[in-house]
Amino acid sequence: MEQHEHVIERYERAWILFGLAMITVFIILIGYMMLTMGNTNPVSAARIDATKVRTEGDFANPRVEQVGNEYVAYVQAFSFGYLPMEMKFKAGQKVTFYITSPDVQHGFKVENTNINVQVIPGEVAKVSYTFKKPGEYNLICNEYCGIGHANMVSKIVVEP
Ligand SMILES: [Cu+2]
Repeated sequence: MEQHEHVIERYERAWILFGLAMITVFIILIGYMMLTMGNTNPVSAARIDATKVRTEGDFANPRVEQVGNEYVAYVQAFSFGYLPMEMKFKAGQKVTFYITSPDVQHGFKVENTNINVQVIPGEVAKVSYTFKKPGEYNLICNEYCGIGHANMVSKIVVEP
């Protein structure tokens, strides 16, 4: 038996180096995917007074607007649903969602896409996406928001 010469055992050292190498690979891969696969990281676009969301400004009139070849959607995520009730887009055209909440935090998760936004009262979240496949997409709240949370769902329709 060797004495306690090595603070880090040889095998443990190899394991740590292997782990760090894998993490480096993941970080490079994440960077590559962000640059090439359409970055859908939501960003905080603005601050807003949550008590005035329902009465003032763009979110008091939740809607989908067509701007040239793109869409802009102003969405309220509230307890327990989404406004506008109906969101329709054309496949292949970029959609920019602006989302906020008049009450508590909500999720804005569109199934079969990587749109997955935390909606925080007082903030406007912004995320862009281009739906490629026509069809109906389920929109679900994946942040616990109270007793109606499990029923907080909606649909997005993408036309060909
Ligand atoms: Cu919710």
